[in-house]
Amino acid sequence: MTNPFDLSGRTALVTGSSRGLGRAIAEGLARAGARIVLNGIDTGRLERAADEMREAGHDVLIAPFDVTDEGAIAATFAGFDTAGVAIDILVNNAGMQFRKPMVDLATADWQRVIDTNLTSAFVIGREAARRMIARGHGKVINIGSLTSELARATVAPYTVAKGGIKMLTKAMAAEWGEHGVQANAIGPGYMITDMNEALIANPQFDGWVKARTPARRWGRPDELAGTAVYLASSAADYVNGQIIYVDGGMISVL
Ligand code: GCO
Repeated sequence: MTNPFDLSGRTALVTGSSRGLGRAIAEGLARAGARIVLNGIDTGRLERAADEMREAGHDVLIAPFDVTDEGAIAATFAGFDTAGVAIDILVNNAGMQFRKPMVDLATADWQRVIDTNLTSAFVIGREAARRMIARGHGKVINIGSLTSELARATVAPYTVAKGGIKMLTKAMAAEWGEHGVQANAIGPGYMITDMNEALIANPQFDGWVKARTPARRWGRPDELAGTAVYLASSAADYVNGQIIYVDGGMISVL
C-alpha cells in the first residue's frame, strides 16, 4: 500500500511563497516529497528562501513574477513548458491586505486588492489547468480566509476577493473535475504573519481574536501545512470544490 500523502515526483508552484503562509505551505509540501517552485516579486528574497530550503534537502526552483502581470504569468508557464517543468500542484496563495473604510477607499486601491487576491488566482489557475487537463491530473489549492464567509469592517476588498476565492474554487471544480483536476481551498484563521503584525500588536484586537477563537490563540503558518499536503495528495482525489477552515474553530462559533 503506497502512502497516499506522499508527494514524491510532483512539482508544486506556490505563489507568494518567499515568506508567511506561502513559505510555510511550500515547506510542508516539500517535506511530503514535492519539488517546489517558489514565487514572489523580490528575487533576492526568493533566492534566500530557496537556499534555506535546499540546505534542508529540498528540491527548489524559483519563478519570480508579479501575480497581477498576465504577460509575466504566460511567459513563466511557457518557460516551464520549455524546461519540462510540469506543475502538478498549484497553490494560489499570493495576496495583500488594505484596511480602510469603504467610504474613504479609492477605487484604484479596491481594484489592486481584487487583482492581487482574486483575479490572479483565475489567471494562474487557467494557465496551470490548461496543462493539467492535458495530462489528466492536477491539484489547485486556493487560499481563502475567514472573510470567505464573514465580513469584518474596513477590509471590504479583501473580503470580497476571498469570498470570490471560495466561489472560484467551486467554479474550477465544476469545469475541471471531469479532467482529473481537483480544486479546493484553505481558509486560514487569524495567523501570525507580517500582514497581521499591526493587529497582533493591538491589545484590543489581540484580545478579541483570543476570546473569539475556541483555541484561544492565533494560528501559526506551519499549521496550514497538513491541510495543504492532504489536498495536494492522492488522498483527496475525491475531494473537490471544498474550503477547509484552519482557524482554531473561529468560523464555527458565535
Ligand atoms: C484582518 C486580517 C484577516 C486575516 C485572515 C482571517 O484584517 O481582518 O488581515 O483578513 O488575515 O484573512 O482569516
